[in-house]
Amino acid sequence: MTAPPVTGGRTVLLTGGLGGAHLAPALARALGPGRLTVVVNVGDDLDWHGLRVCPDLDTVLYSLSGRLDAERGWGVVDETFVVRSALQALGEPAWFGVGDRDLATHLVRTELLRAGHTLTEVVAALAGRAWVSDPLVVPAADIPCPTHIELADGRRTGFQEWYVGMGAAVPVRAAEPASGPAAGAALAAVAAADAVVLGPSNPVTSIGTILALDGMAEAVARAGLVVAVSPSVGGVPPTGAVAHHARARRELLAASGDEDSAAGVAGHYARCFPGLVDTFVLDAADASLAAEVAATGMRPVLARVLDPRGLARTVAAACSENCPTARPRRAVRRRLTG
Ligand code: FO1
Repeated sequence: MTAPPVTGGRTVLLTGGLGGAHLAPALARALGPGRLTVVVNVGDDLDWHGLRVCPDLDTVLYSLSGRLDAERGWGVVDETFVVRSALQALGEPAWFGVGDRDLATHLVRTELLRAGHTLTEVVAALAGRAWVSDPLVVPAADIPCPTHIELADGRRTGFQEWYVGMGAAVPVRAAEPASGPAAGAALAAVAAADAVVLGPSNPVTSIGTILALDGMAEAVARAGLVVAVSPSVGGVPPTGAVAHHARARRELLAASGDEDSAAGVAGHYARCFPGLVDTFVLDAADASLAAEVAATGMRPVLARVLDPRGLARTVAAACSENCPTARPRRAVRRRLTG
């Protein structure tokens, strides 16, 4: 049975692909109709054979429309790869595996972009065609803002070349999020939000890239409450797509001098965005790290992070319960807002 809505306010979820696929559908249900806007990272986007591919946006939309290949963590369920094989037969590199059904999304998106529509409009159209009307899904930026990766040996490469092409297994010196204007709809949603959630996504190349966009960190700092969710869960070693994400997160956090743990992620946010996060949700298996999280100035809240519905209920409750106590923290955030 669906739980009753627990907040009367509006919430914005900032997210990457897998973290958004995990939390967005359940959080939309937990908050109730019309309460959630999902702002999705575009730093992972790439041009592939002339087509615009937006992995995180597609992963979130496929998840919300029940089409995500959950085991793989990206692309469409029951996918085929005939075009990839044909490209390989023509001597084209096949490191980036676009499936045949997924290809249709990239064809339509690219056609609409070339016709002059913004990415925000294109995402709205794709969501509409997939019957996703709630939550609202918007890209963090309308113009391409690709993240670059500086490898430990000094070479510079695109995010997907490192993440997929090198399996996120090559050491990194730094991630370089692109600067650029945040999309108007994304900024407007954050400005109207009572609470902003930093989802269980990569803190560097998903959340960090969104907050690096012009005006975004300042807009988030003005929200009544900011809740961050740890993507890092101790105990059981991850497998499959989650293990690939965890490898990338470990490498990118290490490049910023932080460890891949709930306390490491809290410390990363505290150092990169001082005073921004009020409440930090971490897995119950990491309860022993709660004191370290509290030492950063954030209020630790325990949840079952790997269970989408349980996590969503905890996040929804955290978004509604202590807005008044969070408001004095706006003084702290003046460091960010100027
Ligand atoms: N991830 C992979 O590990 N291998 C792939 O070949 C791959 C192809 C791909 C195509 C379309 C798409 O939307 C996503 C795709 N992903 C692939 C996932 C993507 O690289 C990552 O999940 C994110 O960018 C990291 O959040």
